[in-house]
Amino acid sequence: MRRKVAIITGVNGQDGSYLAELLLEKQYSVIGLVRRSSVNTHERINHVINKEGFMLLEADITDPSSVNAIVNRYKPDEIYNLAAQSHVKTSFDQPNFTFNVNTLGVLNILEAVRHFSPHTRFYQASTSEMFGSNFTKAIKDYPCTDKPRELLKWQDEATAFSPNSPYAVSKVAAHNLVDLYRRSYGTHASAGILFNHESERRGENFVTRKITKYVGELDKYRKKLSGFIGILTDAKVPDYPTLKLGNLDAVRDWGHAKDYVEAMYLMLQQQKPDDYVICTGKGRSVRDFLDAAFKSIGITDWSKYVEIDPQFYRPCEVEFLQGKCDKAKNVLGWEPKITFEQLVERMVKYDS
Ligand code: NAP
Ligand code: F7E
Repeated sequence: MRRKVAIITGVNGQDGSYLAELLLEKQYSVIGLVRRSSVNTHERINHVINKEGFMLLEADITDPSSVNAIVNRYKPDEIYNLAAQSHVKTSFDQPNFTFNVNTLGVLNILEAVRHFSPHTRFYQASTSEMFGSNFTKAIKDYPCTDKPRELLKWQDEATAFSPNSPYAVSKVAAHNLVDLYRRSYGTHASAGILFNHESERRGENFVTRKITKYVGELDKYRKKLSGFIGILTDAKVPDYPTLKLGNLDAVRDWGHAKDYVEAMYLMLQQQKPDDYVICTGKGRSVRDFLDAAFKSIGITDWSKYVEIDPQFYRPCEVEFLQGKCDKAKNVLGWEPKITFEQLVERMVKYDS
């Protein structure tokens, strides 16, 4: 039987590495694209590089000639565009670069598909950041609830976008291009509006991994110390450096990346292209994440270890993201499997 061919841009990123594993398991030929770097950036995909069916090519999505040449040559069944400048805070410092990759890069791929491979199905990595400060409120639907107000707010496919960063604006523009190419040229282009998803492979400057790296290191240090001073208590290890963080009150809907790449695959198996929100439905604050991470190494009071540093605040913050993914559940049959508690535990264990 002929293997389906899929191109993954950003294959060496967090999501790209999980998606490559998934598609290889499904017997796809996977062409992973990486941009040129002066150092090796294959850490997350070393285990798939030599697998049968996997090929690594160099291409920068901001360079139309390399994108055109690859799409024209391989005319893939599916393209998953995961490449991005994906850090929200960085997008305030490097807005032009962010737009080049996150918007013009997407346009380059959509144009390549339109001209050289119109049958190709296209996945765009859209994001819950596009909602910004906006949410849908359902007080009317739940008139007699005793639930706290917080639980009655969410974002789904019907919630209007209100982007709060150059990153989010660049992703809204790309999201609109996907819709435009679908309507104008009949491109089979879908966008997954994914809420935050993390993993043991998460970049180290996102808040979850920053916390689990710190907690993991602390755990190792305390274990070493306990050999000398006996049972450890909640008391702070003397002279241990603090963890510097920004806004601890922001709420995010955190899932595991391994679950979320399955949703990407399912979107491209549908007859009709469409947009889908992917999330767990449960918002937690950065404080909640700290609670869970420190608790997993036996520390209940983490206040002595954490320091607020204004450099990690953003010029414009997204305070509350909590999704509702009924459409993905009903149409794709998708549901997250890994819980918040399991996610935190897995990440801390990996970093310990
Ligand atoms: P990530 O770990 O930052 O990976 C992004 C990848 O894009 C990296 O492999 C990076 O390569 C590559 N890249 C950047 N600029 C490029 C360019 N000009 N040409 C080719 N490749 C380029 O991000 P992720 O967490 O896996 O996220 C995957 C996608 O989903 C991104 O588009 C992100 O914006 C979006 N998203 C993520 C989340 C989340 O919570 N993780 C939620 C919603 C949407 P280098 O290694 O060379 O930098
Ligand atoms: O911040 C707060 C920060 O950088 C989460 C990307 O994958 O998800 C991600 O974007 C929250 C924010 O992720 C620190 O202010 C506090 O409120 O981990 P983050 P993000 O900005 O939500 C979306 C869905 C994407 O699409 C993006 O690509 O945590 N926070 N203190 C901090 N954040 C960071 N990074 N570092 C801190 O020290």
